[in-house]
Amino acid sequence: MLSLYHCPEARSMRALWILEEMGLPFELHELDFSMASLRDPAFLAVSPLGRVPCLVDGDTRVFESGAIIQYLGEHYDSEANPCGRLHRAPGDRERTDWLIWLHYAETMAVHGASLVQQRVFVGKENRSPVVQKLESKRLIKSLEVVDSAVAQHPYLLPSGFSAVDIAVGYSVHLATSFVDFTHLTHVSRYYETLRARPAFQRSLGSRKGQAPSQGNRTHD
Ligand SMILES: N[C@@H](CCC(=O)N[C@@H](CS)C(=O)NCC(=O)O)C(=O)O
Repeated sequence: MLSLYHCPEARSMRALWILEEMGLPFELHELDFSMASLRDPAFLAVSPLGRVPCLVDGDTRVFESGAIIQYLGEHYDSEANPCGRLHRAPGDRERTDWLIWLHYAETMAVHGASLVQQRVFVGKENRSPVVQKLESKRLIKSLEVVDSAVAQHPYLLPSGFSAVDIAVGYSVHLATSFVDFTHLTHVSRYYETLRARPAFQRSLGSRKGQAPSQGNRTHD
């Protein structure tokens, strides 16, 4: 049984979203986004830096959301996925672009994460308008690159929806909290298309207090 350690709306949303797209059974450990919870020795034994996501598959532990996406693709991807094939293996003509977008997702997310720190965690008196302005500009620039990519086809890869739309799609979702990019019409349309996916909707927000669905998910 796969187990996912997750905090709502954090990078772990990527892992939750791909599990939902693949229709795999998994156990969900939802943690509070607090130092008490993320630095608890029991969690540090699973995720050494105390970060989410972390996926456990039997004796295998995988941290880093990009690695989790690649791991699930390499071990569990199938033509029979409810959403079609998500992975692009070595030798696939889209492999290089798939890898680029998988890692580009984090280039985007670091700007979002910096803005989370500035606007949420850093006390008002210590916030830096310069850092916020710079990070917002760099986030918009990174969205412009996605905008150009999705101008020609609905998803990042010409062949259609794949795991990199989950990786980058989360970063676009994060960006919506901090910058207005409605002038980037292609990426705005792309985000609306991703948002409409039932698996995206199921990966939003908290599941605490909800009954496990399909009999295959549990909550801490
Ligand atoms: N590059 C890592 C980043 C993981 C990460 O920093 N996750 C954040 C949530 S978005 C976290 O757990 N933060 C807790 C902390 O900084 O202590 C990934 O993609 O998994």
